[in-house]
Amino acid sequence: MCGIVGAVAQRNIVSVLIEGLRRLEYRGYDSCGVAVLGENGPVRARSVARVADLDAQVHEGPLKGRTGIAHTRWATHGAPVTDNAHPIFSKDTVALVHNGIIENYESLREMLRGKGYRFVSQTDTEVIAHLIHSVYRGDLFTAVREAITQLHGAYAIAVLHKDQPNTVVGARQGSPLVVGLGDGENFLASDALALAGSTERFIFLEEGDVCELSLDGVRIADRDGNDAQREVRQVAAYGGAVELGPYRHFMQKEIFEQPRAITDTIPQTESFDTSIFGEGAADAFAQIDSLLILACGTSYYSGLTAKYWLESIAKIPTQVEIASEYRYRESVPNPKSLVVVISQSGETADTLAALKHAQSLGHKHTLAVCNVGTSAMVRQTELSFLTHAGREIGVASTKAFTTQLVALFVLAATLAKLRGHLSDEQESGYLKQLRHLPAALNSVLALEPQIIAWSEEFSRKEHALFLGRGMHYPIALEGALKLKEISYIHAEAYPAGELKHGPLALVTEAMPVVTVAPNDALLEKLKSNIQEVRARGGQLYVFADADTKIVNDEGLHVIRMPEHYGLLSPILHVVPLQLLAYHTACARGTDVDKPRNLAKSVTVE
Ligand code: HGA
Repeated sequence: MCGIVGAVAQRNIVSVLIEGLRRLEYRGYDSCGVAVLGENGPVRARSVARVADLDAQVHEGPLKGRTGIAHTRWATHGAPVTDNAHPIFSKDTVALVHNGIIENYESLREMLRGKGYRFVSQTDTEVIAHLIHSVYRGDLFTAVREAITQLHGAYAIAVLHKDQPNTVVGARQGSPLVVGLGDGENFLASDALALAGSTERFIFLEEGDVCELSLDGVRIADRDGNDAQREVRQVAAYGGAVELGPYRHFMQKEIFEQPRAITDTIPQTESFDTSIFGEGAADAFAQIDSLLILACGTSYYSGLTAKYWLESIAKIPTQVEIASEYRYRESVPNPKSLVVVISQSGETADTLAALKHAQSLGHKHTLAVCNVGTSAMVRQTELSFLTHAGREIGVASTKAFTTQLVALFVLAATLAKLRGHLSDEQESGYLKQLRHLPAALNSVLALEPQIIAWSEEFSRKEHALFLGRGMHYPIALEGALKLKEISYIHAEAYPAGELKHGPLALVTEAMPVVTVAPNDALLEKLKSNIQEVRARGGQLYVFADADTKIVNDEGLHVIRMPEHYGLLSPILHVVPLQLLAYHTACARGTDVDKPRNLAKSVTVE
């Protein structure tokens, strides 16, 4: 999603800004731009193509400057055309980049039109630039602080002004922004990752903060306008670009990285110890009587899978809710419920807002399952479990999902133990199974050639149905989501028992039905559902565990999974669905790592 980079230095900073945008490219964007302070005010270059195109433009230009801001845009208001690309200018005096949504932009636009401002873009962002211009009285920092009091919504901004060389002002409310500290130069970005190579010292701005970067320092004011001292953190882990290696796409690489990611995520403890979740987890877990899981997209499906584990192993009532729904509905808070938020980036706007909403309702105990240790979500929660998936570049999540599942299984087992529902034998059994998981995954990945053969067939379809039962129902949901996201084939998932209550009407030869068939207690029921599809001429594609006795037949295509994996089976069964979506998308020639209209790190509502 949108990325911001800003810099103040005594050297030409255009290459720093462009490199920063390059590092943020994986989040997805539809246009990009850069502005620097020239002798007569800000000058900019913008592109509706890739950052590489912007780079070529600034070299041809050439664009040079020591104070600058840059942006990758994922449009929310106004089409992805050059006029809407950031940096947005006001009267060739103020230049601004923005991440987020200004909800009251219409009334602000009317007010500013009344003052003579002319709007040249369809963005909500343009009101911020004009607003800052309208209140500027010689000090940009003060003007930004004054202007933001009129904004409703979410934003991270970086601004420069014609009359203030060596100054970039930033502000955040609901969208991430970090300051990078250099020697005689300072930076701003929506993610520390953007500044790898420039600095390893960062300040993670807090909600409501406004900062001013100059050559020799950074000044920060909190939401009340008081000078704020923020902790400087050393973040070295961001170095090095991620290489594609022998893979065609990052998504494929990330699918194949899952055994390693899971190995790194499994706790190195000999037991399911509360300390895995941080200091204070023992106390917090002892006080809770239920769980409320809040998440979006793929993370929501990991939460849905976890519900089956939490209720069956730990016997603890668990509710899973889509974050964007929870944050806006009236709910009945239970302060004894542990709120679990799940997000790869830890910056997902809806999940972060849902967490804060839960806290405002009196929820005391909170836990983040996240892949980024420095993220807003980890900082906002009492407890956390960090997955070690490593950087995920593909917009369609894969290794982040399976490592979240590992984290949530560990949570279920830890709570089961604490609540007296886990025998020593079960505990060592689960630990052993977790440790064997990477090897089991390798055998599933070896199925790739068989899945490629199926994907040819799938690539010619426009619809698909996914079926699963019990804890594999969320896996069917995830499989359908993957296929939609990257191949643009319409896919729906149902609990197999629901088939006859509606979706069976859709089944024809043209509608492939993908079925997840683990060898568990629901197998016989699932076999009946399979027959229901066959009886209607449907084409079934079944991922069946060994010993299920489901074999290839007319209208029935089977890929045999290497082994049944008990409670952890969802982690194995999702992998062939990822591969099926991936190879189907390749066969259709889509932009797999950057599917149309989608973005990574969804930092707007
Ligand atoms: N609302 C602004 C910025 C969008 C954004 O933050 N995307 O991630 C626009 O549409 O330009």
